[in-house]
Amino acid sequence: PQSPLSDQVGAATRAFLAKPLRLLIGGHWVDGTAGETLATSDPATGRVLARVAIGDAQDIDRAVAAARAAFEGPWSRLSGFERARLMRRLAALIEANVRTFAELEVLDNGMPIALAERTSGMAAQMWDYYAGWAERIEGTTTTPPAFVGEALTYTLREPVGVVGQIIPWNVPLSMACLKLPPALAAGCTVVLKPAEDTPLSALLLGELIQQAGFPDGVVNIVNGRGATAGAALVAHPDVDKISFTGSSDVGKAIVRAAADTLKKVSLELGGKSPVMVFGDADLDLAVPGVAAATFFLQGQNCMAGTRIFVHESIHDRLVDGLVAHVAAMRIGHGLDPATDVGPLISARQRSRVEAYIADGIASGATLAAGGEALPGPGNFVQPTIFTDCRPDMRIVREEIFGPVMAIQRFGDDDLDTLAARANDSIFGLSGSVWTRDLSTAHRMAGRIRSGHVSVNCHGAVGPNIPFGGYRQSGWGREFGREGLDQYLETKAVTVRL
Ligand code: TXE
Repeated sequence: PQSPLSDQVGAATRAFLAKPLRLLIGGHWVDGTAGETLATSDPATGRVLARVAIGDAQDIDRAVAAARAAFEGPWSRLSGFERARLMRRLAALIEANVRTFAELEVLDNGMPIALAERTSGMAAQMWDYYAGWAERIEGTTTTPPAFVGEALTYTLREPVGVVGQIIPWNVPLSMACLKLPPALAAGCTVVLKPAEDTPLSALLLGELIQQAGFPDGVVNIVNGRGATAGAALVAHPDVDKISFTGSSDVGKAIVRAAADTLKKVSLELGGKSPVMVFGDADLDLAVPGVAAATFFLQGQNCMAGTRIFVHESIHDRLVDGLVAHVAAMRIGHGLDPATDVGPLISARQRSRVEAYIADGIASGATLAAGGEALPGPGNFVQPTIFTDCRPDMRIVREEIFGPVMAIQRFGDDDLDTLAARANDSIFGLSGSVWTRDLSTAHRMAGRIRSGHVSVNCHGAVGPNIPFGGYRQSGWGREFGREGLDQYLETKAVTVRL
């Protein structure tokens, strides 16, 4: 079965979807032990794209054993320079296949094609960037206290070991390519578990990993359900670290489950990021910028800026601008280049978002735009704007992960009062400040309790920009040097001379 727009995808994408899609364990493509498969469908049409093999606890066992053998064997014998060479080769292969990756992302996830091409390009860049770090892992030297005698201490940076990486469906290839490169640069080996809703792009990545010449077992890819494959990976005694991106509830369950083995855990969870629009903001910039902050990826984005605070002097102009902006956004299939808004990932997600919209209306917010789900089969919801929101409303407090903006206004409050409102959230992932005043921009950026704050833009991330959460948005940082540190242990060696 193919999407109605399948004539718009290239031969490479069609050929990929026609192949058996299996698990990558120890360098071999294999079926799951139980022989189970899962259908994956196009969220814009509901049509089944392919069936993929899924794994259970036994397959996770096999994959962890393969990762352990690679960690102790061939992978440990390669220098950082050699790891970097493989990583750069893979970056080039991803670049050569960007169009195919982008088409698979659109079909499996629903995102607009231009965005899929951009994120696929950045996925390649991540491998290049961390290849550089693989060549630059180094320790320090110091002199120990006098009681040791004449001595020298140096530090070694060693890989954590076998890592389990569990990723969500919102930007599937980007997620795989923000987690794998720092782990491999550090010298770890990995079992990757993609999300049930988007199993495809990771499998193409697996093929290219093999083509690039990585030793067998360095990267193992086991599609499967969270409650079986995911939970087995988290509980596994021979996994040294879990890196997870996904919902806060599952993040908490992972922390509890990991306690038994005290494996290292890093988490990138939800957000409800504040967007502060001051009276002197450049509205030509702020209108499209604030719209993108909320509606990028249909709002299915952990850094989405969904709590808008706007100064009363420009409130109406901003709202009018946003309403006009969303009225011009085209809803459609992601393969159509004119599409601005694709479908949500699943019918379940659409129902969740519809329930939040109903809650917003019931709790007294004013619906300024959107508010409707389109009739099926696709999971489309209109970009939705609420004004007159209050801090106690669920649409203001909870992560919706859909195209829903909640606007509140402020007067001439001092920055501390305003910051208290911005920080009134269990989350702290992102945020943005829109103003022409440099002092306001920097003062506000300093006061927002989030891992990432943008000024006159929102959510500008990149391979070299550390990203992660304060409070319940997570543990640890990804990207940049700190992203590498997640996968390294420090060993101090003291030598008495
Ligand atoms: O996420 P889950 P869901 C938020 C967002 C969204 C909500 C639900 O608010 O509406 O979560 O999305 C695996 N042990 N985010 O249900 O379940 C699962 O198989 C181990 C924010 O899709 O967290 C998948 O691979 N793993 C977010 C991954 O966890 C388990 C991105 C994420 O799925 C598991 C996605 C378990 N017990 C959703 N249960 C972000 N921060 O970007 C599930 N998984």
